[in-house]
Amino acid sequence: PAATILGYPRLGPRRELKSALESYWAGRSTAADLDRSATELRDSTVAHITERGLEGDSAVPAGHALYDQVLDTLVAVGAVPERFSDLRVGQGPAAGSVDRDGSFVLARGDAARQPLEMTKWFDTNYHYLVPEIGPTTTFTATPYELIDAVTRAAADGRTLRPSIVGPVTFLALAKDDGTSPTPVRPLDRLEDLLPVYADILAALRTAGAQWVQIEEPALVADFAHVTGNELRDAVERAAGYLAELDDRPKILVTTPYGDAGDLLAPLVASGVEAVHVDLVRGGLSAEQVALFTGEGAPTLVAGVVNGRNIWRTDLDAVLTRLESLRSAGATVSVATSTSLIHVPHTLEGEDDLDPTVRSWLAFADEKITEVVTLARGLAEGREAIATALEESAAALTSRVTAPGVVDPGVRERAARQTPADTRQTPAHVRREAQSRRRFGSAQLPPLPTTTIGSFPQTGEVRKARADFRLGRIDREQYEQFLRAEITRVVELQEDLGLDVLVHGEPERNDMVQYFAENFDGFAVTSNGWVQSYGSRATRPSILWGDVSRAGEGLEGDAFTVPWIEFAQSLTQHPVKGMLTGPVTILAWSFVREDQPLGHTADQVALALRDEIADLEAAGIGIIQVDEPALRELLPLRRVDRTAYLDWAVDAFRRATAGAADDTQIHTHLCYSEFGDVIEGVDALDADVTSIEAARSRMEVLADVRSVGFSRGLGPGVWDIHSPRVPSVDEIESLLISALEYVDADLLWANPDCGLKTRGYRETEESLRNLVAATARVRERLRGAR
Ligand code: THG
Ligand code: ZN
Repeated sequence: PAATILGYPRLGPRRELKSALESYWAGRSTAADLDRSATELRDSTVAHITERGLEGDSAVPAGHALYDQVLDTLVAVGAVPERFSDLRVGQGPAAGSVDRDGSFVLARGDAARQPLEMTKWFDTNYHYLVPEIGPTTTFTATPYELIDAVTRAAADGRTLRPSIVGPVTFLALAKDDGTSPTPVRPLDRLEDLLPVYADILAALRTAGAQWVQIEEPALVADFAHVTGNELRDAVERAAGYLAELDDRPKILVTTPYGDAGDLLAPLVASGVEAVHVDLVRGGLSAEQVALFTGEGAPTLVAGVVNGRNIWRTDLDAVLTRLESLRSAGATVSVATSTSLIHVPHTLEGEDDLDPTVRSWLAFADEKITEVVTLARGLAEGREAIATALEESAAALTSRVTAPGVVDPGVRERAARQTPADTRQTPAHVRREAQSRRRFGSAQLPPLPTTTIGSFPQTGEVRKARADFRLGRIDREQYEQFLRAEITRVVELQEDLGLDVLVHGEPERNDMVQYFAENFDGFAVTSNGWVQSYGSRATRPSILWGDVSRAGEGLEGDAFTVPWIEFAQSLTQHPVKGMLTGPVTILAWSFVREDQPLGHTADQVALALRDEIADLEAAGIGIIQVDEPALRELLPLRRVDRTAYLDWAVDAFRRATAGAADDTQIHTHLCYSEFGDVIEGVDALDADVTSIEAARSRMEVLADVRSVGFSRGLGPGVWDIHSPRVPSVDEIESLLISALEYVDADLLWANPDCGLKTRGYRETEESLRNLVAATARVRERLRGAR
């Protein structure tokens, strides 16, 4: 087709799939109900995309995962992990693999088993389920969901393009299943997997598919366990094998999320009919364009409309690019750079957005229109799309000149920054100053106990927030509710005997959106949901202008201070100030692209620096600046990583380096794979860092020790991802393990992460055990001295 998209948001315009899944999982609806809702949503999605103008045959992709596209691929190739093999079905379309209920057990676990691990999909905020492959994992073709989609569409006279994760990417993203004493690399199983793809392609052709989409984003990334050469061999082998099959639909291989570099050539030469290139993140050299010309060359599916961000496309510039690719001799079709699952459904109904900002944006539906328009312009000439070109140009002009995009005060302040503004007094000097300070009414004990920040977000908290938003209660009533909630949480922590308290964050809907709402330069959406994993989604904020705190003057008004100050007024114990760091605010928002990310990060950092100064002025001595997303933005290519860590670390330090020596800066990072960023974490130069560690039973501390980390460290001793309450013995033994890696005078005792998603019952019990275990370890340390 002349125009296409790689994928479309799956939860539904009103998150219909979320409701359908969650009520099924909760036992409130039947399998037939779920099936009906899912089918309805998939059908209406296809119809909707077609109505937006993507009407050519095979222009609409099929592969509408109910939970995750990697899980669906796992099911389609029958790669059921060993530890779930009892779920394999014996007969019917799923024979040899799992059925829908089985796939939900893989995704969510059951009483006896942890689910598949979940991890980030390339450098997006989407999380996929990690396949577990070992030497004995069997593969069998069971693409029943895709066949069903293709068949049903055929009944409506439509030809869909089924989409599946490719064999190289599937294996490159998988992990060893641990069943063999010697480690196994999943990619070594490629030869066994390819015949199964052959069977799947044959089955799809029989079902009526003209084209199939094979997604190979692994080609744009560097992996720790696979070399570039190995990846190259795998691509050559896999694409060549699939291209040579007789019984198959035409093949489109996609390479979203970056630049396939020198892996593009073997792919283009393989004999597949079309190759997609991400022209937003990646490029094409003249030599690479030449690969797409001449007899038998594949169609160049040009990914020119950004699937990762929400700004309108510069149609003129992109059309010029498309025309030049065509003039060079390539057969060009127009596409998105990635699937559109990373952007919200539609701007329709976003009536609270500032109309000027809104005019700069394109969500999934508007991006389909852009793709269709560009294809028309390419086929019929510029005159055919003159109005669209004008509107796109007008939006661009408006973005350059609109008030707030450039705030001279913010720019001047950034220009005045010097290297000293990111430098703190040496850590050991600060530690000395902090050890003399009384936090609250006393000095901190050894192994101080604390929590990460949020307390359970109960139904009442969510209801109060909704009531306030809908005008059912006024601001005074809402704030009164929040003060009562904070009072309760502070009293609970005093009763539990925690040393460093938090206010619990009842006023925050989300740790990024709350900041976006209190900063100038940001917009928020009413319904701009983007899937994060399974049925879960976030509403990323939109960072469109220069950033500073909202309110009078350049520095604006403090907004976290009143709540922290109130909490501190209730207790003799220190209360931690809680902020979200600059990198995380960027990572979980849609960010302007008209200036380097590092500049934007610095603006956010300075706004946070102002908040930290105000917290200090209010007497707050411990301030936590969370950077859970520090690892998320890490570039896919190794060569790009140093430059990223430079600006990311710089922004954090710019936010925090204004603090006094005896103000204790904490940070929190919530993932356990530290290897790649541990030096960056060290460079943040925070006084205390809390990390996720309970699930790995402190194994991550080996990485931490390897860089000679000599700051305060709080490895989580309670895995808050599950409702299980850890016993005193278990926490004690985790703390004792931690002491093998961390000096006793640097160790903190805390959970893995915030408690927002937990209930109060397990929170109270677990924290009580945490305090008791810490007391035992302190006793032991006193004995040892
Ligand atoms: N905030 C923001 N972005 C994030 C996270 C966050 N991105 C990465 C990571 N955390 C993603 N993890 C989650 C975890 C839970 C949920 C979403 C993403 C979640 N969402 C609710 C849902 O879908 O039901 C919606 C919550 C709401 O109503 O606001 O549970 O923490 N910005
Ligand atoms: Zn966390």
